[in-house]
Amino acid sequence: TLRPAEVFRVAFQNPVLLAAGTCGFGRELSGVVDLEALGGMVTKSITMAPRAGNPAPRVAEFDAGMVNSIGLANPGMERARDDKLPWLADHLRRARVLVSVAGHTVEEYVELVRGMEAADGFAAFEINLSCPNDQRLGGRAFSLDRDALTAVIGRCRAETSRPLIAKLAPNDPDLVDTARAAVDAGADGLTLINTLPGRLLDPGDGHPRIGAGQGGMSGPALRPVGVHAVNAVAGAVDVPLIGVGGILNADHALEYLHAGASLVQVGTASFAAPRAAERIARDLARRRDLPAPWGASGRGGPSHASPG
Ligand code: RRO
Repeated sequence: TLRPAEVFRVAFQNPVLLAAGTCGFGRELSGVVDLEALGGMVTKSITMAPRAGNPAPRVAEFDAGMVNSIGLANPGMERARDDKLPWLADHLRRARVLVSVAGHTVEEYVELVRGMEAADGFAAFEINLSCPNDQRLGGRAFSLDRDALTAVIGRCRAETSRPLIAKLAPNDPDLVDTARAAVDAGADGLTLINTLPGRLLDPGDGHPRIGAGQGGMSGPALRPVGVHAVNAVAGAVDVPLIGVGGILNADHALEYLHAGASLVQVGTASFAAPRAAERIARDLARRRDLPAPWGASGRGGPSHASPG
């Protein structure tokens, strides 16, 4: 009952992707996860220079999810391009790769897209405008600065023929306006949402449970926030949406699809169960009456209108 579909001009075999930051650059999980069973995967966000990341501990769990402050640990653009992407290009045929880029200036985003554009092995860029843990930005999501957001998307648009998917922050009082601005600037899709700034303290001594103090909250507690964001933005823009936040099972994925997402990403669930995304994709494929564009019930989405 699940058929392949085209979303922002890319063909996906199913709607389930591994979220950025949960699978490195694919190879790290390849002995454990059948990446080819997924709709796709998003790489760890890359920056121009290699980054060691924030002080440990970087992750702490609580009863409704987790808080992370990884701090953009990544090998840098050149190593990602020259050492990491070739493996993906060689090993993935059916699953699509989105490369996540995260700058701290407009110019850095442009350099990242320019630097990656000629490489093989990926289908689209996810422009991460919403990391809550970038100390260069004082922990403030880039997408909260409207002029910077539109400049990044507009300038990156001129550097690539691949789709640009803008990933936005949940702690945005004007999220719908931000989404409209991103699309007007040239975004081909939106990923909703990144993690929500949060803090966990040790009840004994009041000490922060992650080294950087604050971090980004993810997991089950974030799901209603994500579904709400997708629902609100779906009515305001005309590009495909990727829903992410707290998806543990196929029912949760369906909430996002019904709210208006064309694809979903699984993040936090993958830490406890690396094969969670595979299971969700398989379970979704068994459901009847999936929302467009995935259902085989004849209710095709715009890019899949059945002839006659
Ligand atoms: O690396 C991180 O700390 C991180 C990033 Br770039 C992001 O976009 N979201 C998040 O929760 N952590």
